[in-house]
Amino acid sequence: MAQRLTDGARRSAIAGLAGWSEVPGREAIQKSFKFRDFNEAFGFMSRVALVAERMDHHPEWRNVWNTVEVVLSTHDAGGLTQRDVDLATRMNEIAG
Ligand code: H2B
Repeated sequence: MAQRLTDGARRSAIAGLAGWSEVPGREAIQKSFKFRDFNEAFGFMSRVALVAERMDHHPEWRNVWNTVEVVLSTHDAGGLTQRDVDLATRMNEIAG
């Protein structure tokens, strides 16, 4: 099972992830992605869904029209792992 990142590793990983921040009171990271319209937001979610399924690592997310709010955490480990960092990196790449 993936290991939780140490405090230092977690902080430096988040510092390297544009737009991502810690969720207060929970070992998780969050980002709000904004797109031109629903079509682009849902296109992003569709592309991410394929990646997430391939990684067997899935986001908590919420879509309202052109916005996709994402929280990442590794449920099996009860905290943040490299798998969250990898998925966050892929999400940033997909969003462009
Ligand atoms: N996604 C996330 N975010 N955390 C997990 O611990 C996790 C997952 N575990 N997707 C996977 C699926 C696990 O439940 C399956 C059985 O591999």
